[in-house]
Amino acid sequence: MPEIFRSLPKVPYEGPQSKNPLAFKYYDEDRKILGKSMREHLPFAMAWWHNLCATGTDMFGPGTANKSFGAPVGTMAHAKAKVDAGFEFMQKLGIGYFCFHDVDLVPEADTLAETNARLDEITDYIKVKMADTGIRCLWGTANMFSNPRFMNGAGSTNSVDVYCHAAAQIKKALDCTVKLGGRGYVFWGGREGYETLLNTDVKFEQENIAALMRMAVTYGRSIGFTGDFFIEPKPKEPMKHQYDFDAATAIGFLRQYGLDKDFKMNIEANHATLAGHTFQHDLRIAAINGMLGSVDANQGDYLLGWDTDEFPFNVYETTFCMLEVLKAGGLPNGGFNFDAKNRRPSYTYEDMFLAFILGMDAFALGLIKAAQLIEDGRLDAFIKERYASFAGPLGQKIRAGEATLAELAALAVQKGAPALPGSGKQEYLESVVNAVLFGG
Ligand code: XUL
Ligand code: CO
Repeated sequence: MPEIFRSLPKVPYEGPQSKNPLAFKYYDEDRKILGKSMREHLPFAMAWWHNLCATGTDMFGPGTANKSFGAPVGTMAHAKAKVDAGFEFMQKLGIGYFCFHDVDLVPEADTLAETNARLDEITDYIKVKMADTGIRCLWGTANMFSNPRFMNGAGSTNSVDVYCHAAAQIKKALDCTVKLGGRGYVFWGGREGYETLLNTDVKFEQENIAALMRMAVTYGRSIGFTGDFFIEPKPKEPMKHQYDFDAATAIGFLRQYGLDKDFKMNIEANHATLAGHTFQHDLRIAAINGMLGSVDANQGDYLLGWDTDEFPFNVYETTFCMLEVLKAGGLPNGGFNFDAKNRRPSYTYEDMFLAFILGMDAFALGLIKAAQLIEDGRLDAFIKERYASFAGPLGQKIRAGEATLAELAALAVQKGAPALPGSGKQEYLESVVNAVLFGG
């Protein structure tokens, strides 16, 4: 098979002093951090759609990148060329996993039967590559948002026939995920939401989404899927309002419909910031609810109100992300999927490599710095001290749920006005973070 990225090498680790653009400066896969290798801490994944399919098309113009990989686009030959390109790319970057939508793998045919036959053919081809390289599938999903039939949603659609079609797509995407040994299955509710409440029965739609997810769980478990189902929250875009607005909303939904045992969150940085949160906020909310499943690793632009899917660059954000992940004990069935795309003017094969080097190094640096923050201990010590007043008998009684309102009211009268709580010392804590990030 001809090499596709012919002029591009296997990317080595050369260390922070290196000026070689095609080398890692921080991602040293065998380096041990807190007892585990960077490779184990950071199961990186390539998103099939951005890396192998997207050409940089935007609302104002066509793509700039050529992703034909030497085959006519829209054919099965092209689908196979993408597999060849993808596996060569992942091997050269040392990426252990990939994520896919059904329609990223093959061109959609006129009938489900034909599309499914194409999926069977391509997954056979992928399986051979997986066996040859040791590269694995992180998660699969069904694209239930691009085809015009999903204009009103998939689980939330008003059309029972579209709903039925969505079920068929999920079934096949689950079959493919299980066939490829995927550790997760994602629901990103791209069109599960509304444009106006004037035409929408929210309760009806949410019940239908939950029913579709329940059917997916039942079917998945019946074919031996032991991984996690993930909801990937996003507040808007393409819809004005999306039901899986943020982690807290999605967790509430899962609990309401009894789906919380099978589902976790796939938190995407740019989705969290679109919801008006920090990336760290949504990771924390997922983690404290035992639902931190996986991460879509990217970043947004704080000046723009949409999903720019940039490669991670902001080391504060990767550090805070890794702090949450380390404290949660890792991502058992998850990983760090670069749901990120090159900027439109970065259209060369080399740019694809440089983007992943940036993202992998930004997360490696985040991991190193998060571990240093934990080892430094000042942040944890401050938080512990901040709540120290609850360590006494009164605090413990309250924490144990044994205090009554009347009792506390009587005590408050007896104690008189409380002193001001201790200083939050945000500026001090921020200086600790900077000292750990940039200190000599
Ligand atoms: C869209 C998005 C999706 C999901 C998978 O914003 O993030 O690519 O990750 O459907
Ligand atoms: Co995503």
